[in-house]
Amino acid sequence: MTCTYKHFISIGALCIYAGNIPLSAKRHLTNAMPNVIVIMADDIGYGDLECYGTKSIKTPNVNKLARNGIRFTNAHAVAATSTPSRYALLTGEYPFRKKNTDVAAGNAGMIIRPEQFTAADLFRSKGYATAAIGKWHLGIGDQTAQQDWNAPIPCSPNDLGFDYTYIMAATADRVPCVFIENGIVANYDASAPIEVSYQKNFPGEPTGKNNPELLYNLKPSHGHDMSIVNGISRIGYMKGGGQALWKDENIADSITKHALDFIERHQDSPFFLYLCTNDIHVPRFPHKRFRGKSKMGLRGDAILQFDWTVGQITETLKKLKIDSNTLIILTSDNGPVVDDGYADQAEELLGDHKPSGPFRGAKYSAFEGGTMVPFIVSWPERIHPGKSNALISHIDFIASMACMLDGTIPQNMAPDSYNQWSAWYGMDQTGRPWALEQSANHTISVRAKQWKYIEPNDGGPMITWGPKIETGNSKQSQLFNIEKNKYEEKNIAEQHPDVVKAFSTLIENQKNHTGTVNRNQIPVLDI
Ligand code: NG6
Ligand code: CA
Repeated sequence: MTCTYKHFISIGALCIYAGNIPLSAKRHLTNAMPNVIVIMADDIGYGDLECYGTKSIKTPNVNKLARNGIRFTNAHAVAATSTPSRYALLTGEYPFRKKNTDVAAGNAGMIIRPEQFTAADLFRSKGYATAAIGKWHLGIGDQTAQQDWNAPIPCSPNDLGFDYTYIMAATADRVPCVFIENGIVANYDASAPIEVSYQKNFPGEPTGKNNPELLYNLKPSHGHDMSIVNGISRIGYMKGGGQALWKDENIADSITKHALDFIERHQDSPFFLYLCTNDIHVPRFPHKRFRGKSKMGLRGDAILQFDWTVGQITETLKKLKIDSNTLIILTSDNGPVVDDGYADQAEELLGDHKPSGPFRGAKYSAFEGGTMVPFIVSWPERIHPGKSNALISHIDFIASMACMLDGTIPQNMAPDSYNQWSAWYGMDQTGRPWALEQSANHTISVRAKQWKYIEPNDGGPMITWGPKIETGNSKQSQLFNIEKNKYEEKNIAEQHPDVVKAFSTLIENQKNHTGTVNRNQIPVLDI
């Protein structure tokens, strides 16, 4: 796709529907080369940040970013868990059409394949330096369970358009508990060769299940009872690692330091940094300087640590005098969860804090709490600060960036990504006509205008493995008027059969859709 000025006229036509945009403003939208930083939080809910209304925690650095940018109030991750959500953002393809995009094990093979076009490829094609730092969770290595962790790993995010990578293969609660830098275990310790299995333990190695006395840092509340690293038991088995093993209390420092180093190295030319924090995923084990600083225990302290990371990034940009020409997008991969498997007192100390804000459900859920996420876009040089209720989806990242950069997405790549740059930029207050959301059991929902629709499915009403979360599942079609009541309570599907039909047809069409879209024309719904 080329988003030339001519194309922009056609976007303008769409925007006229939402309100006229002055020609001069349209010109500003495209042909720009700001530095771009995506700050992807993990499991931070719509209600977890001060600027989204909570009084339970102070997040001054995120507040400042929101004050200087646009705070979106109707922005959606594509999925209610990490792997499919991140897959969608980086590739512009819905995960429900791609195999193996559910929550990945630490030894999953790389899910995005090198021949796929990613957001990093796009930036690189425009001469940007590119980096992925922090939580990855999209697999690494050519094939699942075949990795040799003691040698350079063929097939890493460095094959997906990222020049520099410093990543956790999956999550902090999954082995291997090491950072991987450019496809090689960082701080590799030859005296402690690494072995990983998600099938069986290695002879003689302790586990959380058999050796709870070794869990000196955190104990599981459900699951997470396999290999022990740093006094915390995890999902999966590993052996070795030695000096390379991370200490959970240093993960945020380590991710932040590598991000700051990358920014400093590339301060003189455009860069794209995909910065994924480990906060506030479990095990929540922030550095001691954040301990006890919130009133909500480790979960709250991890939010403070996240806010600190944001402050480190923004202060460094300022110090280097590149803050005004840096576009920052701060968001989260999915909705929040309170107890996600460790006895960290998150439930006991929650008080009246509402991690999902006014929405029903949470991480994993088909209700809005599953995918409604904080979303802040800041670019001091170009974007006027404000608030937007435009309907936004992560799926449009790649096409919207292509518009901004005047870049090209090859045919048949990023098939579900539309150019929504005018909405992300704050010019268009409407955004998409509809957005799709995928829950943990692959139920697809639609948000459009005042509506929220959840397709009928066979899943049970509550998550079964531990977290106390309503799934939003029902054997009946569910339709809510979310403008009237953000909390999805009153199913009015029977009163609106035409709307239900339009949404179920849309979902069917999108499940079967192939081929390249016209980036500037999202199919309109007759509702
Ligand atoms: C679940 C884990 C949970 C978390 C989640 C993925 C158990 C009992 N629960 O299976 O702790 O890791 O997967 O979270 O194992 S995500 O944010 O990376 O999608
Ligand atoms: Ca997550």
